[in-house]
Parts: sequence; structure tokens; C-alpha cells
Amino acid sequence: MGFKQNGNGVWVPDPIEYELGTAISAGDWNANSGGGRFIPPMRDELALAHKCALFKLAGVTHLEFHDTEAPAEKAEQITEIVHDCGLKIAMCTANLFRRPEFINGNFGSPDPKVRQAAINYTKAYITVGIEIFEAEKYVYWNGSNGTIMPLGVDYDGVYARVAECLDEIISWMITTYGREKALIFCIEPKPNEPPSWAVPADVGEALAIIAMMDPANRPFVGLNPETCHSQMASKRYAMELGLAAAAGKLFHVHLNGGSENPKFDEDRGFGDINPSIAVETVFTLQQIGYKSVVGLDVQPLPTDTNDQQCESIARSIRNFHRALTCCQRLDVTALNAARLSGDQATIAEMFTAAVCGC
Ligand SMILES: [Mn+2]
Repeated sequence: MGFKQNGNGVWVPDPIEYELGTAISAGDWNANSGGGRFIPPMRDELALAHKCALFKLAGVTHLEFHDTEAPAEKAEQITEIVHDCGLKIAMCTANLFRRPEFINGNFGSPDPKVRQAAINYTKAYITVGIEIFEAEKYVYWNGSNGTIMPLGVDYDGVYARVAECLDEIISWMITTYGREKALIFCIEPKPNEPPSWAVPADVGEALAIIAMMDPANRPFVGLNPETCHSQMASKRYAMELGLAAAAGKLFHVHLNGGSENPKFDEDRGFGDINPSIAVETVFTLQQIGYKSVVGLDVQPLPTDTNDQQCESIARSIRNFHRALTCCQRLDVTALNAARLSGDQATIAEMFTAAVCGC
């Protein structure tokens, strides 16, 4: 839990370690009645205990919550329901997008009152995460941060202000709880939706913002890359994982999927649309040595019935295990030899054979 000092005296995350694929989290928001701007709600809202039972049946071990679904005043009761079902809470995140004050951004807002509100919600929910949920991680998803119009925000200031807000939050968290108990703080980048140009847009931008922080606070902030967000940014997800890992910043993951070059966050099942992306992702997680809880951020399909509310999650977990099986077919020694000699033809053959199993 929290952070520990490595052999060089550097503070690094110290999450509970699991064999890859044995600890899977889902968002409380991943079972729902559905509906949106262009689709009708097709299902009932389920009570939390019912949802927990369905998530557990799907193979989920941990849940994740926004402060809007699980507000501080209900946090103890919610924790009890989750624990009674045999689940744990892996992550919590303050909603900095659906509240009216954040309609025009949050940490990057030019308005100090908006930034202060975002900081206050974040600190309050970190408190809940540590003191009640006993969560390991906190996620800042950029949400409304960025701009919907050209010159809608000062382009240098918007990045610097995010770094300043993160510095204030991390300094407070360390002073209040100590480094060992601090939540593992993750930035989840996304390039657009709701803003047309969101900040930070991808892993590289998030790393640039972390590099603007006080060096004493930098070790406590990392990444939560999400598959569909990376696809929206025209990035190859597994390479985003590699970049975060190379910087020592792969703190959490949100796996899901989308269509080719998606324009919005489709949150489809992991491996549903493109199984080869699932195999490449799981193989990369293995090679990186990712051992923490694997997060899913997957929505029910618009066509799913009441009984299928957690089917996208269940299928994603099955697909994760299918991908693990495919990865066993990849000979790492032979792959590395082909990489060394630059034999991309052999790599292509190995990869497709592993994905297809024939
Ligand atoms: Mn997500």
C-alpha cells in the first residue's frame, strides 16, 4: 500500500501484487441503465448490493467509485456493502466534470475559484479513499479540462496550472498522511470529449505536466492510461503503456476498446472489437512486469438487457484470459532474436499465429 523507498532512496508505489489477471477492478459506473444523447435508457438502475453480486459473478475482485456515486456521507455504508460481497475498493476519483463549476475546465481553469474547488473535491475524496475505503489508488481523469474553442484558454498556462494544483494536492496528502499511506495518484489522459481539445491529451502530455511539478512531489504522481482514450488520440495503446513504464509511471490501467480511430469514448469490452490489441496489451503488461490490480472501464452495450448489465465486464475478463493464453504461444526468446536482427516478417508471422492460435 502507498509508497516505499527503493534501493536508491527514491519513493516508488508499493501496491499489493497479484498474478496478472487474478485481480480485476470495474467502475461502479460500469453497470447502469444506459442512455445518452442519442440512445434511450434500456435497463433499470440496480441497487449497489445487486451490482456487486453481478460484478463478482463476472469475475471482478475490486470496485472503483466516483464521489458522486459514493459520496463521503455514504462511504462507510457503501464500503460495508462492497466488503460483504467479498469485493475490495481499488480506486476512487472525484468527479471534476459533471458539476456546474467545472463546465469550463478544472485544474487548468484560469479562474482560481474553479481550481480551488477542484483541489477541495480531490482532497476530500483522497481522505475518504484513505480513511474509509482503504483504497490504494486515486485517479484524476481530465474530464472538462482543456478548451472547446480556439484560444479558449491560454495554452501555456493551462498545463502549468494543472502541475501547480497537483503540487498542492500531493504536498497536502504527504503532510497529512505520510508517504507510506499516500494514495497512488494517477493521471488518466484523454484527448477530447467533453472538451474539443483536452489537457492532458495523452501519456506524453501527462508526463510533461508531472515534469513541471516540484521534484519532491513528482514520485507520487503517475499514469492510468486507458485503451479507448489512447485510440482516440491515434496512439497505439501498448506503446502508451511502454512509455509510461519506461518513465516509471505505469501506476494503474483502464482496459477497454473502441472502433478504429474512434472519435469519442466508446468504452467497449476489452478485446471485443480487436482481439490483437488485447493480446498486444496483455503481452506488454507481462513484459513490463505489471502486477497491480487491472482496471476495466467498460460500459454495457446499448442493446444489453437488464440481466446483461455486467456482460461487457464479464466478456472483457474472459477476453483478458484468452489473451493470456495467446501470449503463451509467443516465444519471447525467438521474438527478441527477431527484433535484434530486424526480421519484422518473422515477427508478423509469430504475432498473427499467437493471436489466431493456428
Ligand atoms: Mn477510465
